Amino acid sequence: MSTYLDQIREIEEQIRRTKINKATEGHVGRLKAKIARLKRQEQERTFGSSGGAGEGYDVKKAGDSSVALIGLPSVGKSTLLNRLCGKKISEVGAYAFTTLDAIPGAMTHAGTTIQIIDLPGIISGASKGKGRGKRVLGVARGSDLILIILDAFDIIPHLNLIQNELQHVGIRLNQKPPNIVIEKTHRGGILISTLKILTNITEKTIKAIMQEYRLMNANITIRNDITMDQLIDALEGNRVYIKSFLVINKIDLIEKEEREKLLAQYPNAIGISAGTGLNIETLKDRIVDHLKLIRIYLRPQGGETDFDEPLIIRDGSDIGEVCDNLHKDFRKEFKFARVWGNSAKHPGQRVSLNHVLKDEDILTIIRYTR
Ligand SMILES: Nc1nc2c(ncn2[C@@H]2O[C@H](COP(=O)(O)OP(=O)(O)O)[C@@H](O)[C@H]2O)c(=O)[nH]1
Ligand SMILES: [Mg+2]
Repeated sequence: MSTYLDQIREIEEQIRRTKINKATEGHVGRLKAKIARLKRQEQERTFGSSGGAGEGYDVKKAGDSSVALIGLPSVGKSTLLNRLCGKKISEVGAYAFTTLDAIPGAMTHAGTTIQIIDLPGIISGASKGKGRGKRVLGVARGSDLILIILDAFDIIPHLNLIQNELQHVGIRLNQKPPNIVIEKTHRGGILISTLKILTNITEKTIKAIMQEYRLMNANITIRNDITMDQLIDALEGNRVYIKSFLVINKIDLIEKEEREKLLAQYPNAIGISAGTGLNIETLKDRIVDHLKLIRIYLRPQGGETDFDEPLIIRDGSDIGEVCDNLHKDFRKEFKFARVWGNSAKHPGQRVSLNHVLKDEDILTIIRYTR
C-alpha cells in the first residue's frame, strides 16, 4: 500500500474535521498544498515525471478539434462514436472492456471535421494507473472537449467517479484558468497585489500556502477572486482547462415523462440514444458550438478569396496560430497580413502576428520568400 496515499487520506481526514473559519483557514490551505504535493509525487512514482499520455496512446490530432468520450465500460461510447461518425469504427460489446485502445473517428458537421476519440472505459483508480486508465486520461488531457458519457440508469456514482479521476490528473472542467502571476524575488517577503477584493481567501492563507511551496520572497499578482484550490493549481502548474458537458445515453429505455424529470436534474446534460439515434443531431450541434470554431477565408496575395473551403480555427486564435496551422515555416517567414471583415478596423487593414481574428474574416498573409 502506498504511503503517499495513506498520507493523503490522513490529511484529507484532518481537513474534514476542521471547521473552516478565519482562524483555521491558513492551516487548511497548508494542508491542501501538502495534498497537492503528495498527489504529484504519487503520480510521478506511478507514471514517471511527465504525467502526460503514455506510449501507444498518442492519438495524432486530425481534424479541426478533438473530442474525447469518457465513461465507464458499457455506457455506449463505442456505439456513440460509430453513430457520430456515420460508420462502424469501434467494436460494440455487451461486456465490459471491449475497447482496449483509443480509437479515433472523424465526424463532419456544419462545415467542420472533428476528431472523436473513443477511449477504453475508465474505472475507479484510473488516475492511479489502473486499467490503462492513466493513458486514457492522458488522451483526455490533450483534447479540446470532454464528453462525459453516462448510462441513464447509473448517473450519480459514475459522474462522481469520473470527475474525481479527471480532477486527480490535473484536468479542470469548465473552469477558467485563474489569473495569477508569481514572480520570485530575492528579498522583501511575499508581496500580494490584487485587482479584485478576495472573498474566498485571506492574505495570511496565501502566504501560508506559498510558504508550503518554499516561496518566501515573491510578488504575486492576482486578477480574479480566486479560491485556495485555484492558488494551489497555479503553484502546481501542469493543469489543463477543458470544456465539458454530460451526455446521458440509453434514454430510449426510459418513458418520456421520466426522461424529462431526469434531464431536468442535469441542466448541463443532453439526453440521447446512441443505439436508436435519438437526439444525435442536437448533440452534434452542441459539440460544434462548444468548440467555438470560426471560419477564416484565405485570399492569396493578388488572387481570389477561397469561400468554399474556409480554414477552421478556434475562436480567439491570432494570425500567428493561423500561420502555424498552414505551414511550419510561415511564422518565421511572416512579413505582414491584411484582413477584411469582422476583426478589421477598415477593409484590408494591415496587421501583425498577434492580431486576433473573428468569424468569417478574409485573410491575406504576406511572407518573405526565400
Ligand atoms: N438500449 C440501448 N442500448 C445501448 C445504447 N447505446 C449502447 N447500447 C448497448 O450497450 C452496450 C455497450 O455498448 P458499447 O458501445 O460497447 O459501450 P462502451 O463500453 O461504452 O463502448 C451494447 O450492448 C450496446 O448495444 C442505447 O442508446 N440504448
Ligand atoms: Mg467501447
